[in-house]
Amino acid sequence: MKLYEFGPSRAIRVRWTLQELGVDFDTTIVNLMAGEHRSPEFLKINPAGKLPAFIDGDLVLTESVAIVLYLAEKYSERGLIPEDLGERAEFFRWLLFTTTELEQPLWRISRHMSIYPADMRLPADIALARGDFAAMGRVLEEHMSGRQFLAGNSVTVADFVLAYTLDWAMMLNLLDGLPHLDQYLQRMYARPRAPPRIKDIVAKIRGGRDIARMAEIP
Ligand SMILES: N[C@@H](CCC(=O)N[C@@H](CS)C(=O)NCC(=O)O)C(=O)O
Repeated sequence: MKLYEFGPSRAIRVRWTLQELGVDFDTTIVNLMAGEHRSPEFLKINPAGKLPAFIDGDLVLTESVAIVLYLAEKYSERGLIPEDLGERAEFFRWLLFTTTELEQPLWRISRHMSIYPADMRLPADIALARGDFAAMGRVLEEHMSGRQFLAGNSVTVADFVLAYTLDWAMMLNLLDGLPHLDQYLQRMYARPRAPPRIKDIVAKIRGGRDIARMAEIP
């Protein structure tokens, strides 16, 4: 298996899953800052020009959530996806809540803060997206009250997706006043096989360290 990744990207969701499973995998760094995701070679792997990408034998897969679901199914005996139909429904519910209601506002904020060319950025959308995240963050805060995990009573790949997404939110100071989410985030990243925090990866990149080594952490 091979993971195409870079620093603090959504590839962390896949790395987290692979590390928790304890399976061997190779890694290829695609340097987003150097535009390597738009190279003809990488576009053959992911025509969307985005990370992560993942290869397992003949299977070439993109979309971080599709990849972690594939891994959860491949190693179903590890229990990272619920077996029971009702529990599975809850699992999908909160997984989709994470990627639609939480991730999308974060993506809008990041794009308008730094990813779009300066003359295309809309500060007004940053304010709207912050409001959208805050409203949905309160819904999740209520859901997580008294819970250890996003769905069911044991860790699933939905937790790896959510914890990374909340770490992203923390980078944007969006977890203030959401203590259950903050505690959950700390708990998840305290797991022995958790990946590094986004802030630590970014600090190393900004510190001018060899970016190709990012994937070797921890
Ligand atoms: N829905 C996709 C989003 C992938 C995505 O946007 N990845 C970012 C890095 S986190 C990327 O590669 N951006 C490069 C670009 O959009 O040009 C997923 O979850 O895999």
